[in-house]
Amino acid sequence: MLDGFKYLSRYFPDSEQVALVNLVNGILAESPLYRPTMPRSGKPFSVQMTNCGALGWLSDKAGGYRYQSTHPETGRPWPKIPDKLLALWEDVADWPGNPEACLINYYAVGAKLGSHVDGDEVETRAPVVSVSLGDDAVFHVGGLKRGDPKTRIVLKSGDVLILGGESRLAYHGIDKVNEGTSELLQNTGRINLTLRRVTALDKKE
Ligand code: MD3
Ligand code: FE
Repeated sequence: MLDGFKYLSRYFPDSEQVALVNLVNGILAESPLYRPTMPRSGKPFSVQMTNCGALGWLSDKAGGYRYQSTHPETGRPWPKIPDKLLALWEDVADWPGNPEACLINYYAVGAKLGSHVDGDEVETRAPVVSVSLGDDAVFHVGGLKRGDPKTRIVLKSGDVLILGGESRLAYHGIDKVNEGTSELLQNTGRINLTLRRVTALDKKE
């Protein structure tokens, strides 16, 4: 495994997971899930997405992968990142700046995320911090090249991953969600939150 990868199994106890889902539901009411499309081909993702934070990640046929400050369908600014998630970043990120984006991924039955590198952020010295909620998922992380050997981990509700150091630019993805393995969400499926720093940290904030 690459240096800088940390796996905190069940970081959030059940009661905290419920609180996080309530926060996510509040965000979804303001900033609904939408289905991104691939640059050029326009092929829809199986994962649905939205964001909170000053910046949000999105992708569509016309504009490709990017960060912007507004929801692509409502045109409204993204809601703020909840304090509970900022507190998580403070606790685990070990990095001097704040996160600017929180991407919210929703995996309904059958959704997956092919192997990719998160490379649209300028500040790749900052880690990405991920929270899993709901059904278990088979996650893979490899190396800096697509063909490098992969490690697979079953991510469970409440788990936190920290992708810092060398692991920040590793290939990774979600192979499968194991339907009905958690009772946390009202629907089946899985939510993943990823906290990210996007712009360069060049001064004390
Ligand atoms: C390893 N999300 O949003 S989170 C993504 O579960 C993404 O929804 C997956 O990949 C999900 O981009 C995986 C864990 C994760 C996030 C960022 C990483 C793993 C990573 C960056 C580098 C290496
Ligand atoms: Fe990713």
